[in-house]
Amino acid sequence: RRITVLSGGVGGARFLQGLLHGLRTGVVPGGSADTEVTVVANTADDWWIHGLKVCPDLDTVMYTLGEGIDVERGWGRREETWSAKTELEAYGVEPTWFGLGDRDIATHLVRTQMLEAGFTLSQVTEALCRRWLTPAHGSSVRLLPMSDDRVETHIAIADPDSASGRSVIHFQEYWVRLRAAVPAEAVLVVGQDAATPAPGVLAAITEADLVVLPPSNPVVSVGTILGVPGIRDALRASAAPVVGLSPIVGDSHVHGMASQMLTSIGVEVSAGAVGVHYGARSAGGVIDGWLVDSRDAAQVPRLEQAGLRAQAVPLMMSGLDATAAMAAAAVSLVAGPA
Ligand code: GDP
Ligand code: FO1
Ligand code: CA
Repeated sequence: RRITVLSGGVGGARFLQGLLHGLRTGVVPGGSADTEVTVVANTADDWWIHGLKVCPDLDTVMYTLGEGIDVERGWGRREETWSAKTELEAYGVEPTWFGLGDRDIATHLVRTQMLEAGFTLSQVTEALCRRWLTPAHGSSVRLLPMSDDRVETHIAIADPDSASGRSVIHFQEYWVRLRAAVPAEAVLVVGQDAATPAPGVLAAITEADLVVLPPSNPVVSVGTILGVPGIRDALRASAAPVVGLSPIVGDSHVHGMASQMLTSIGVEVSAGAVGVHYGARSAGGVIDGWLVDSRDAAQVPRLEQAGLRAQAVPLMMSGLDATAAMAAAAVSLVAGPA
């Protein structure tokens, strides 16, 4: 069996940990330790900083599944040190609000050098994963960037000092420096329309037995993947059922800035609204089934009216078993005959 997951960073990575656990322990119906899992990760968070190419979502998935992640932060390396960051601050080099750990810098140096030598982001990712995603780490996972082309999420915010009344900043500045504390007037995904899916991405979607939209940010993680020309069509044409899990629980995100992002694109911040936003494949959308948390059971009727199979189950990724149960529920929701 082949399962393809379209993932952002922290939320997607945590879901993947539970999915792999569920496959290994037999909790996921029809799955086993031999099930091939392909992750298509968002690259629109990527950022050139201090001359290095930083790929937050690729690295969070890679470090998490390779057990190198700092679990409490959800990004960067565990047992990290910050000497280089401190030295940069001593030089007064901006931005000081974005921290690159010493161990993490090694990843960015390898990636930057390989990119400058002419390798693609896919080739870089494959090289880095030879260290992090070996079977020794118990995961038969392939990690693909959504595209090898440069795609970057920028956010327009109100700026009374500027002539237009707005200024556009990189998503990292909106999230890390501003903590999404001001409204996002627009989400601008630079390079989105000119991007092409990375090698293997379309095949991973059309040849899968199941495609999963994990509880990732629907706008700046999954949305930016769906926005790569060709990916939405591949999802709609795939013989595989497509199932999603809501990242919105009880009318808010569990952490991060999905509420602000959804509001920015005019989508109500509710588990049902996100499912309807993705849309039933039978109605021109990209999913067949949508899981909401137990406390959002009232959203199920509107989802069914939108042509979706829907179910309310516990959706808090409080541990491997809880997340494995979510993955099992997602498979069961769409695996059976229509
Ligand atoms: P990011 O790229 O690091 O922001 O990570 P993702 O986009 O993959 O996931 C972020 C989303 O995960 C946020 O919108 C959260 O609401 C969601 N999330 C985090 N923890 C949980 C959880 O336990 N359950 C659910 N349903 N969603 C979660
Ligand atoms: N998030 C922060 O809140 N503060 C940071 O200083 C920071 C640095 C950083 C460095 C490398 C990296 O891969 C991720 C980093 N992040 C940091 C997290 C990053 O902003 C988020 O993981 C995603 O971009 C949001 O999905
Ligand atoms: Ca992200």
